Amino acid sequence: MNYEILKLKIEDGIALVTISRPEALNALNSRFFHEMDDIVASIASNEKVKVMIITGEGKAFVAGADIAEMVDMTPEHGTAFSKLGQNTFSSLGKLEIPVIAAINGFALGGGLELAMGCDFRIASSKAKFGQPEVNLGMIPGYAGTQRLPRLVGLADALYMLTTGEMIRAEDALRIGLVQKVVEPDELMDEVKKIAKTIASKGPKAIKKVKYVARKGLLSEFEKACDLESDYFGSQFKDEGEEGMKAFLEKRKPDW
Ligand code: CO8
Repeated sequence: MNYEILKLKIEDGIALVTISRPEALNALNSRFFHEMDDIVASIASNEKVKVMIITGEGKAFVAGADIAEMVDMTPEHGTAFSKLGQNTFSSLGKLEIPVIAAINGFALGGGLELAMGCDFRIASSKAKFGQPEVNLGMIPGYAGTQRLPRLVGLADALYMLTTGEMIRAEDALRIGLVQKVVEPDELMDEVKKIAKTIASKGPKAIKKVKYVARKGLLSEFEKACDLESDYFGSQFKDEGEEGMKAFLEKRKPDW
């Protein structure tokens, strides 16, 4: 597929996806979703890729869904467009490898929903976060009403969802919306460093830990613990044997 909005660079097992529509602050249109679906499918079938990073070009990560494209939608079209985005963002959670959002600037509306679809978020100190849909007489449509309360708790989520207010990176860190805040010019180095750390671990362990954590959150606790035990056990014959031997022999594991 020929990408018009996304740029994909794969290096040392790390796939860097840059949303590049800076003239519209990387607003998400239908084309974006087709391209992202294509990239996710290609990464899912590429065993060499260990971690995926998503970032934005210019002063925004993503300033929301494309309002110019949404303005004339019918309710039916709106529901369909919402489903399209929900599916794309859910596919990030379903990818076996971790997906990191490197939030360089505005992460608003659909942009924050995209960031929340990633496994965790590292932000520039200049980044701003918000669900401003109510300012437009709308509500989030890419699972923001669901992921935000699950990530930060109901009160902080409803504060953001009902005021439409933009919050600063330090407040996003305080409520647990992002995991780390760094200086703007250090963002990509820091995120790549984190990605490299993850890529150096047992690849099956990384995939299993993501799967069990995500799946378990949607299951009953006891069942989730059973799932953990099964996956824990399976690692003994996979990478655990080598990892534990390497520790005892004071050497680096060879996965
Ligand atoms: N959609 C389309 N174009 C946008 C968007 C957007 N979300 N955000 C910015 N742009 C465009 C502007 O129109 C402007 O274009 P132009 O130069 O042609 O006038 C260009 O980007 C630059 O923007 P600004 O001049 O406004 O830049 P500022 O630095 O002054 O302001 C802001 C930056 C504060 C981020 C401002 O652009 C803004 O408020 N943007 C809109 C933010 C917003 O409301 N986002 C939520 C959108 S709704 C949404 O995401 C719902 C998701 C679920 C959808 C479900 C499907 C049905």
